[in-house]
Amino acid sequence: MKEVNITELERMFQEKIDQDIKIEPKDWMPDDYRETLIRQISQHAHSEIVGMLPEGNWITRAPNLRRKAVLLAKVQDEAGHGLYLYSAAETLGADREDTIDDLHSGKAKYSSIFNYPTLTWADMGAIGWLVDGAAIMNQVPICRCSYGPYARAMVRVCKEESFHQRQGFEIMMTLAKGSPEQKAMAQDALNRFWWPALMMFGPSDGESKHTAQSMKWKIKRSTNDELRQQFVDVTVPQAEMIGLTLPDADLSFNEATGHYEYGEINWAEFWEVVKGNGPCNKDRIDTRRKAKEEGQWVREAATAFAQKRAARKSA
Ligand code: BYC
Repeated sequence: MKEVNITELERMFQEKIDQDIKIEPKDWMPDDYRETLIRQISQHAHSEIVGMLPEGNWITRAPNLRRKAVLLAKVQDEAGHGLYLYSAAETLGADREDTIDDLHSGKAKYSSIFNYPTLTWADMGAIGWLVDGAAIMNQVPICRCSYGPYARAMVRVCKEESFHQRQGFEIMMTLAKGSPEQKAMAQDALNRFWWPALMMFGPSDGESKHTAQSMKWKIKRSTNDELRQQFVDVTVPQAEMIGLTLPDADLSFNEATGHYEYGEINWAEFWEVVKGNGPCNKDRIDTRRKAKEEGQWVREAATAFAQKRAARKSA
């Protein structure tokens, strides 16, 4: 009897999804839908927070006050995105502390891209242009995600990412038009970040274990390969416009399909980074763990203050 009820609930749930009716926190949902969302949203939150580190590394070394103010604002925006996303995961019953502990223990994933080092100022340009560019490509469809709180969080996130992408492109454009050394620095950053940016979209469709179900539930609205192709198609002309060369000898425009064809992604490298063996994985997690430890006194003081205030109010 119970089984029949669940099947019926699942049928009604899928009907709502098919009609583009948003699922809200108190609505019934299958356990797997909830788990998939908690997994994706918490990974997304961790990516925003860990994603602050490679750029945070350059705040003190920005080349002028304007660049410093912009970079500071961008890194703060990423913290805000992380907080919306942790809150969205909480609406599904996830415990924020547990989620963060999973990041610190190495159990939870975050975007592979943030395990690469930022070696020069041009990397701030490459990250804004390519990494935020890829993030927008991936996140705009999530504004139409079936889960209301995630979809709504993405609307604001995408507006801010769009500003981030432009500031990155502007840095690259300025360097590409600068001295030969500046142009070489921009080219080197592009060479190092191009392939990792393509990897951000995840494994190819044939290898992606979650895509089919996530598309059915409208958690994902496009496949990994579809989004990767869209990113390549918009980014290649931008590189040409600023006179930089993409590090892919196989890149060519296919007149028949209207798309750029690109070379083979190094999937062995991708999976190594995802497994924790990228150039900066250890450093990123150690930094986050240390930040939590060093912030312990702030959390304790804030809790003590809140408790004292509540006690005073009730007295
Ligand atoms: N890195 O079946 P698949 C930002 C994992 S932050 C690491 O295709 P799914 C920004 C995947 O989790 C941008 N792991 O999975 C911040 C899965 O493992 P599990 C972050 C990856 O979920 C600061 C397995 O591989 N954006 O914009 O259907 C500064 C199989 O993959 C990656 C988001 O998080 C990867 N690249 O699709 C600047 C967007 N790719 O969980 C910028 C939301 C795959 O089974 N997330 N894996 O152990 C998504 O759209 C999807 O989760 C993904 C993966 C497209 C990433």
